[in-house]
Amino acid sequence: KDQVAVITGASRGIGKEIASQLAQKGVRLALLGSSEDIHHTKEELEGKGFSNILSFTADVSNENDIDHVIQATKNAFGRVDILINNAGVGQFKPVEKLTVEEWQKTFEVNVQGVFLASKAVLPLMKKQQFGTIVTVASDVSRYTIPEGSLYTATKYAVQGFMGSLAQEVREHGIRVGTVNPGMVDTYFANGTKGDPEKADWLKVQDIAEAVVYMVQAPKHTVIDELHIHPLIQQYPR
Ligand code: NJP
Repeated sequence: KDQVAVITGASRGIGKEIASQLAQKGVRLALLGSSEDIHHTKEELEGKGFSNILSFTADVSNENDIDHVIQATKNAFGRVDILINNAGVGQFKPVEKLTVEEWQKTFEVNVQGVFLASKAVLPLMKKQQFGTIVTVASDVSRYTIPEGSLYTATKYAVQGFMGSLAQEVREHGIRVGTVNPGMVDTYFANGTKGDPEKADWLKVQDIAEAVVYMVQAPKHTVIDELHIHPLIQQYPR
């Protein structure tokens, strides 16, 4: 309660549901997304009676944007206890069809975005000697799928980044972890939400509940990784 969370990619999908569930726990929110839709998330939550919500149109891969968001959040709320690195994009194509532009853009959002937002909150969290950083990575960070080379590469990269970060900051009371979903019914990768064929997929609530569990874990504990997938998507490992 009274904690402050920054959530990237809260315009829709998993990030929006994380915002809703953290608001219900009394957490003050700074929400960011690259489109104007982010302000609708804030308005929707305010319409449900929640307050202490900031919204920013900001690109996670842009250092100036991120620094502005964190500075403005600090000015408004005085602290940042939780960072949820959720913003992400997906491109699924055979290797030969991928362009360098798609490669760079996906790495910029999925990897550089996680780096920049994490870097920006660290001075605050270190000063507080407390903080939790959770990144929504992917269950594809422990196996590979055809036509997923680019997306999978970004999520493997994120796992490596988060692992090193965890070791660097733990002495400052900062815990770091990833939640790794299988297929979730969202608009991800230009998909449509609520399709009949997605009936058995994970729901955004499933992932948001896992994130809330991770950020609410007792201060002396850290949950490194949670992997959650639909029962119909059970890969050998
Ligand atoms: O996707 P979607 P999800 N800067 O498309 C925002 C991972 N995941 O909720 O920019 C800032 O509905 C965008 O907002 P806007 C996935 O890799 C998913 O499923 O305003 N924000 C929107 O709010 C990702 O990391 C599945 O359009 C940016 C949000 O990101 C996370 O889950 C499976 C941005 C994307 O919402 C959330 O994805 C899996 C930028 N540059 C992992 N670019 C799955 N759905 O099946 C985008 O393993 N956003």
